[in-house]
Amino acid sequence: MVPKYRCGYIALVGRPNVGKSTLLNRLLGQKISITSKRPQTTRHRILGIKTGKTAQFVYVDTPGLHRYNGRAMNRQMNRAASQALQDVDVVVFIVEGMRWTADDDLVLKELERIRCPVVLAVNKVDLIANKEELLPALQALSEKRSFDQIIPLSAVRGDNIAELESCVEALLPESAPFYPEDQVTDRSERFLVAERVREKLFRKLGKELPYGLTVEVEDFRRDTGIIHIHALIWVERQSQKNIVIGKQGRVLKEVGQQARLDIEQLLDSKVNLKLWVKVKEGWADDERALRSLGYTDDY
Ligand SMILES: Nc1nc2c(ncn2[C@@H]2O[C@H](COP(=O)(O)OP(=O)(O)O)[C@@H](O)[C@H]2O)c(=O)[nH]1
Ligand SMILES: [Mg+2]
Repeated sequence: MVPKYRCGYIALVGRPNVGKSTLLNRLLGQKISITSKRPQTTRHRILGIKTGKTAQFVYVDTPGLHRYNGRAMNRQMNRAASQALQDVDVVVFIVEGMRWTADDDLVLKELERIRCPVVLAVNKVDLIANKEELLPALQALSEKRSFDQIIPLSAVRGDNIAELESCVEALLPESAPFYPEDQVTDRSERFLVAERVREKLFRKLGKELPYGLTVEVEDFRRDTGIIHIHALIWVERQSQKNIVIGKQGRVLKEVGQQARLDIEQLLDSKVNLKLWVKVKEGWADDERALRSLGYTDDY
């Protein structure tokens, strides 16, 4: 008998920085979500779609659930993460092999309300030097709640990714695909471009990174053989603008070069990228400004 086609939504949830976006990109075999060492790199819910011969996987990458400091953007990010848990067919709960924190407990608590299967993905096992430590760690994790399966893996190295995928596939409902087979995300090219610029800033600025920094693509124009892109980098204060620009414009120049190369790969075209830094005070505290910059519950 020919197996029926399967399709469904799979939420990738976990505290900030456990490797959700890295895992998404690994599962898709291409980069959709941006990643960095900084917690809270992912601010929006984003779909990554993988279509195979026997199943279509619609992964939902989410901002990490975390105890927040009362600012509107954090509240919005937690809301996006919680909402992503509604109406999915499978949840992949991602943790780090050897590190359990209070934010992991927060996610665990959030999962109490979930009725669908939950798979525990134990990421970053490449960091465990002594492999004998893994087994007791998995044992301890298995006592946190009942999981449909526990899979140790490494999103960075690609270890055990196929096992995770086939485990998820078996848990998906039988259904025709929801999306056309060539569609890889629900997000626009403009959004993906803005994210690439933000990723380079997050990676370059490290601890100096302004909390409220965001990127908006103002102009996106295809010409023969080249795409012209103007992007605005929003910060909250003049002092932050100076950090983003750097001495003699060095930071902005480097970020612009790295982002351009990355965007050229994304769009498979030559790109002319222009970046501007602008100050808009207090936007990360302001629900209305958040909406105008695309931080909405739905889109
Ligand atoms: N060593 C190691 N690092 C990883 C692994 N997966 C992710 N990371 C790193 O963890 C950091 C956070 O990853 P990211 O995907 O942005 O985490 P997210 O906040 O959960 O989406 C990045 O620096 C990744 O390179 C892994 O399997 N092994
Ligand atoms: Mg992320």
